[in-house]
Amino acid sequence: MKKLFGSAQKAYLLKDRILRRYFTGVDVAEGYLLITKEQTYFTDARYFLPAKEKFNSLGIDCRLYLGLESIKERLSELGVKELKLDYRTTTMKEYGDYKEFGLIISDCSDEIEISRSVKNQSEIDAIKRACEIIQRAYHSTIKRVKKGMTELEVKEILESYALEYGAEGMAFDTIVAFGENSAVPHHETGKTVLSDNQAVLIDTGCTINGYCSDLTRTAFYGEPSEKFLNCYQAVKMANQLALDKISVGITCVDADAIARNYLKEKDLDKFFTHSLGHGVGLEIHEYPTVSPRSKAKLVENTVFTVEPGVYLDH
Ligand SMILES: [Mn+2]
Repeated sequence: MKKLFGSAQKAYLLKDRILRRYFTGVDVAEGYLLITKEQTYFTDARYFLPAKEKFNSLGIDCRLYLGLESIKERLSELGVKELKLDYRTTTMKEYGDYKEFGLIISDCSDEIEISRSVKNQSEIDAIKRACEIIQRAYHSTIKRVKKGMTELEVKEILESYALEYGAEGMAFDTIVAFGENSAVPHHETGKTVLSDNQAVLIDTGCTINGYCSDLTRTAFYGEPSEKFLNCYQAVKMANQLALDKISVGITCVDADAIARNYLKEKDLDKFFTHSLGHGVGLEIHEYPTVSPRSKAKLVENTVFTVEPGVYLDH
């Protein structure tokens, strides 16, 4: 469980499911988490009884939600003057409603994103497990890929292996792309049929305790051309160089440049059309983005992906 500290006067009010889960360790479909010096959880009658039991055992006060009035009353009971909201996940409608409380309102989304990027041991263990499972599922799947299969069939095989090997669910909709479809980084998996001498791109991930893994692999069915092999080797080398050279304290722009500069030497950088990677945790895309535009530093225990790619449509 992660901690966020408010004060007598300053409260955090979180509605987003992932944030509520992150700060309490308990996943409830709907509710509000109010953090002052202590935590108060609000949820409605649909979830209240089991939620109350869990929260009470964690020392969190759990109250029945009967509309925003319930929160407003608690805020005045506590004497809160300032309310911090996660603007990243707060709608304009909600913002308008909270404004009616008559308190000072400010944004805490950067503070939360940055603190979430640094993982503790149990988060790291969950992500590692999710990585192991998805790698195993990938290897089992790729052995079964055959001419005549559709992208959707390969996706189904992969996802059922992931579940069989212990994944709780998929981290995102698995992408399977054959042939020229693999030139689209986020191709929509469909009914394209695999034929001889085609690339097979798989981008997938699964979850353990809500934590995601993210794996992209390119294989080739048949005899790859020299051009394909050159690109494949270059991407693999760019990936390895980045893994070897990235160390604690490096900025995202410098991390990204390790792979990008190598691909530039091979005249392939213009086909590397996305960032090197991104943070990963309860969400598949988290802070920081490991891109040429981010000066954020990669500090100890930040979990992020390293996934250079070269996308050629011919
Ligand atoms: Mn990714």
